[in-house]
Amino acid sequence: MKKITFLAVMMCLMTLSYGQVYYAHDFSEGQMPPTGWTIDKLQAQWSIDGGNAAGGTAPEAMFTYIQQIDSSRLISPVVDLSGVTSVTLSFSHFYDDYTGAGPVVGVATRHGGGNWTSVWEINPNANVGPETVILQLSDVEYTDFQFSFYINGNLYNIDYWYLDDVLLFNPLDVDAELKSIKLPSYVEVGHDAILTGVVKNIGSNNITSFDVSYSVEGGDPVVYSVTELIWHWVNQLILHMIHQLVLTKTVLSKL
Ligand SMILES: [Ca+2]
Ligand SMILES: [Ca+2]
Repeated sequence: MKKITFLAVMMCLMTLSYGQVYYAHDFSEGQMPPTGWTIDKLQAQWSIDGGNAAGGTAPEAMFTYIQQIDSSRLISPVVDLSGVTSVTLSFSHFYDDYTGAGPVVGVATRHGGGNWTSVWEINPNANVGPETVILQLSDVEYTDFQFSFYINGNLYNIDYWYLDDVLLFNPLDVDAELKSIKLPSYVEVGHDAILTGVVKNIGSNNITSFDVSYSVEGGDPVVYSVTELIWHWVNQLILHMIHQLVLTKTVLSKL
């Protein structure tokens, strides 16, 4: 049985950027608080979790319950947003409920080390997420902007609060990102290869169609078109591209 090994598949979308990124953190450095971050109260309840409950890629940040009524805040580094009139803050989270209503969890912003202003808050009585929260923020044009994740209330009513993939940025209107691509290690001669790609809409507009261009073994580019979509912001699409193998001397020489 002859098999062909794919040595390389190149695949690209038209654009691959996140627009203007002002701050990004995915907790991959495995440190709590992360470099440049601080914790206000109950520092011991914050840790790095080796899982991906928030829906990102392990590791992630985790707040653990404690039997007291109190509050705590995980505070971002100072970010210079001078000249920036509005910004998008997105993050992934999972609220693992225990019982009752609350404690509340939320996001707040401030500048100059002043008072916090809440920009998002929930008071659950059941699990929430994992989900990505996207906040459009104005009144951010400061050299010393900060945001924080806070929890407040009966901290025995929650099990854990997980956070990941914190991104402060301004998206392009139309933008998409290639998250991953998988390809079979071996394909039998005479069979088609199925390439699997995951793409994510990271622009602020819905996408209704797009082309993916890829090449196998440095061969001619193949265009895979997706149409009649309603593809929303931050949603991911899984593509299954059936690639018809053209057996050339170049490919066969790699058997
Ligand atoms: Ca992570
Ligand atoms: Ca629970």
